[in-house]
Amino acid sequence: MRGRFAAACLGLALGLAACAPQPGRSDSQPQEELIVVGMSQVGAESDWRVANTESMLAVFQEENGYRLLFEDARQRQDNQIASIRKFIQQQVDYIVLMPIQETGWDSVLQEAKEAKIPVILVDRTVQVEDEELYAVHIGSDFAREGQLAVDWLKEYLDQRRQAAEEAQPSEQIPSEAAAAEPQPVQVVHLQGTLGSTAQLGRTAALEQAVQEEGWNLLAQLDGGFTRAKAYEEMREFLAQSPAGTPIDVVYCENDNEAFGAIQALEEAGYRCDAQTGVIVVSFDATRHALELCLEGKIALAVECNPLLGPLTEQAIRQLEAGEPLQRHQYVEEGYFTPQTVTPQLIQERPY
Ligand code: GYE
Repeated sequence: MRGRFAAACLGLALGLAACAPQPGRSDSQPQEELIVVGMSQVGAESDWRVANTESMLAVFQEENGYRLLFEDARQRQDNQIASIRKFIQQQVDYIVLMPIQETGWDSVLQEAKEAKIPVILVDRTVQVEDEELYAVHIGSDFAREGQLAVDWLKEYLDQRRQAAEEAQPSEQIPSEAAAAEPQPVQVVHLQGTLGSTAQLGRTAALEQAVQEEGWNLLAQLDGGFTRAKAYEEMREFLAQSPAGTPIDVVYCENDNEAFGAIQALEEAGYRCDAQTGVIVVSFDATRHALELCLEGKIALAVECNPLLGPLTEQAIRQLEAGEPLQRHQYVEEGYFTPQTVTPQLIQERPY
């Protein structure tokens, strides 16, 4: 017995009202038995993030034996650090952290370690000198997601080029055809929150492909993982570019960026269409992105699974039982194209 809830209440008395008796609450679970989890979420920037929060809230319920102290960092690392310090003061049993960026965590995680509070990283990871500063990381393999996207893209661009060549009028004089140099693939890149694991992994794969394939990176824009920022950045880029600038690919590091980019492209007269227009690549594969994929406006939706609540809870159960944990746990993910997505799949999509 760690005096869990009682101890947390003491700290909470300083600021939060979470321990106040709740009228009508079922008392099936004695309060002292509840495991107290302090959770610092990045924010609510995207459909993915909202689904991730919902997955956590659904699992960390009193009826499952938990008292959850949830804090939204509103996209700021300093807010996350302040929350962690507060959780330490409140003597929570576990800290769950979705780190906004990879660096800058050593001191605060050291403080948690000294307080003997295990830290569970969810979604993104951190770069720290001592891996022992966190118990486990549960999330996606973002480098793999990026690799999956560029491998698909290379193959798709080849096929599209071949199809275009075959569609050339046969009366074209051979010497003319030979003289026409193939144009490099023109790419616009919308990045996610700079320094976050999701951005780093997805960007690395594209940058390598740009180098290896000789693609032309027209622009690298900071879309901040939000629709609004991506729309603004894309609109500004298009406004500054000569009219009719050819764009083959727009590589968006999440769905919400793709929604904003598509809007800006369409307003500027571009057609987002995998077969004959701009090839839009996106990550997450949330429901609305799959709808746009079915319409052909998103050519590739790489899946990123936000439903990490159950795995996080399982890790806590293992830690409670003193079982060893694998330090990095990655979830299975696939991808969708207009050929593979169906109305039924969209309907059944939980996020
Ligand atoms: O792809 C994006 C979000 O880190 C996996 O963050 C997460 C990313 C996700 O806001 O939509």
